[in-house]
Amino acid sequence: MTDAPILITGGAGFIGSHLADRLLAAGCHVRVLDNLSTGKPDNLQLTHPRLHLLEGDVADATCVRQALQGCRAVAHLAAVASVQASVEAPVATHQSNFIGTLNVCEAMREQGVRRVVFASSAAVYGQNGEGQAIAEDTPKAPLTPYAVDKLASEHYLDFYARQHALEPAIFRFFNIYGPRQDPSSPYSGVISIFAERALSGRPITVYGDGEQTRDFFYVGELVELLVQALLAEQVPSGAVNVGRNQAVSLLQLLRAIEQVLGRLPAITHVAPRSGDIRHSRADNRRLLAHYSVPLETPLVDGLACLLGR
Ligand code: NAD
Ligand code: UD2
Repeated sequence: MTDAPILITGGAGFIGSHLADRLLAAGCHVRVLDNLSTGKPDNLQLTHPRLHLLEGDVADATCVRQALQGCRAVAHLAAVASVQASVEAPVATHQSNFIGTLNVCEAMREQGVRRVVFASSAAVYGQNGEGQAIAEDTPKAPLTPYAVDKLASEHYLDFYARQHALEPAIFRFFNIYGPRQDPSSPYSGVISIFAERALSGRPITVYGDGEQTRDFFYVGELVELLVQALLAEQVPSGAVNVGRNQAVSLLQLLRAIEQVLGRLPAITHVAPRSGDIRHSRADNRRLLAHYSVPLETPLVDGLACLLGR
């Protein structure tokens, strides 16, 4: 049974490909289902004998059923991760971000696979966390189709847990960063954009005064957590925030990049983005209570890995 693969949906993407590397290093067999919409085969160790990439869509139930054959657990990470894309094309992104989750649940029920790790988002809280650390029981205020689909997916996973004995480990990621995060869109993660600009010397745009804060979490530590949740005997019910409970302003982020690289390009401040959240910070007590998370990568160390220093 230990040779049974772990399925990673969205495994060719930023987070999924790091998880694939980590599981391969642990001796696991890994199957990736990805439609390569934002993911890249080059992110994966394609010649590794224990890795198998299937190109396909989680919105296609047959495809998900086939991908799950013989697997022991699933990390369901496939989604259109751009909030802006969900605002512009809610019907299309709903196929990936919600129907995809239902297809995974149904295929698991049919095949008796129980453990699923799900990538939810701090987006489910909307503006509700202003100022203080956001705990999991904070009232939800999903403001975009992306956030609605993540929250609905969480509720369906909970239903399948109660009705069909699925064992979901639901994580609400705050701002994840690290190598392979795609900086190409203006809505890409701010660290991926700033790092790329800092390396190429192109000017950096800060929306607003730069005093807005985020809780940045390094991808290398995230995948340690995801592996624990995939392999643990038991996982807690209910969602778990993934953040450091540390507020870092964009101005502090820029200083940290300068500290690592020894330089910064020109910085321009423009008007804040409409609907931008001012402060976002995770109450991570549930995370620390249920998982052993080292939290050993302070921002400057994560940035050093990202910036190749
Ligand atoms: P990513 O875009 O790099 O990865 C998503 C992967 O899913 C890509 O490889 C893409 O090709 C694939 N995909 C998209 N739609 C698909 C479909 N219909 N069928 C099959 N594959 C599909 O983004 P990421 O940052 O690695 O995000 C991974 C997960 O984590 C997503 O569910 C995202 O919503 C969630 N998340 C990420 C963050 C973050 O800070 N990066 C924060 C909160 C939640
Ligand atoms: C993150 C997630 C989003 C959703 C949301 C929930 C990413 C990429 N986005 O949005 O999916 O889960 O959290 O709360 O992970 N900024 C600049 N200059 C730039 C780019 C960004 O100033 O070139 C600012 C931006 O206006 C914001 C901050 O940086 O104030 C962080 O932006 P982001 O897009 O990385 O992440 P966020 O928290 O808005």
